[in-house]
Formats: sequence, C-alpha cells, structure tokens
Amino acid sequence: MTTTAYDENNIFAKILRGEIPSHRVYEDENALVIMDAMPQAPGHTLVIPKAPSRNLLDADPAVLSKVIPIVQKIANAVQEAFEADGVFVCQFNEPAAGQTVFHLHFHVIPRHDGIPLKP
Ligand code: DGP
Repeated sequence: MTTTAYDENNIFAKILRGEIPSHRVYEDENALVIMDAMPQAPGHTLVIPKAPSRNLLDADPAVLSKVIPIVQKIANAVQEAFEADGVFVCQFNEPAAGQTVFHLHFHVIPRHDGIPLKP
C-alpha cells in the first residue's frame, strides 16, 4: 500500500503559488479552477482545493465540505457553457488508480450524447 507524503513541489502546488501559468476560470479562498492542459473533451476543467493534500485519501473532511459545493457550481457552469448533455466528475487516488499529479483535484468534463472521451 502506498503511503507517500505530500510533495509541495507537485505541479498543481506550483500553479496555486503562481509559479506556473494556467488558464484560470474561477478562484476563491478554498479552490482554484483551471482548464486541463490535456483535455479529454472540450471544456475539461480541474477543481483544485488550495489546502495541501495528496488526494482524497488524506484530505481534511472540513476542506471537502467547502470544495464539493465548488465542484457542483463548476459542473453546472460547464454544462451550461458547453451545452452538454451531462457532466462527468471524477478524481483518482494513487498511481494504481491513474493519479499522475499528487495534489487533490477533481476533473469536471462536459459530455455529449454519442461522443466518447479521448483515450
Ligand atoms: P490525474 O492526476 O490523473 O487526475 O490527472 C492530472 C490532470 O492534470 C491531467 O488531466 C492533465 C492535467 N495536467 C497535468 N499537468 C498540467 C499542467 O501543468 N497544467 C494544467 N492545466 N493541467 C495539467
């Protein structure tokens, strides 16, 4: 089982500190929302909590209670902006589950009937 500590030099920590540019679409005291650099569909957005945690497994429930409403707000905004039929919300925990950036984030991806995600 992986029990790796949070690395403050992960790419999303650098984006949160403004050390790396990103396409920012929303920000408040609890989260930054950016466009994904490798989108699986047009409008693929990432909700990144500002509090440091490696993923959902070590996240503070108090942080989650602040961030999930932001995920909901962004999901609704993305659905409207991209005239989507639905919205795919997901996140990955540890490499075995597909995580590649080790700062908690939520993928928000507009979906259209009959159009598959990019592989
Ligand atoms: P994952 O850790 O598997 O949930 O995926 C990380 C996502 O982050 C992936 O969809 C690509 C995206 N990503 C990686 N590096 C950058 C970056 O520097 N900027 C932005 N905007 N997105 C990134």
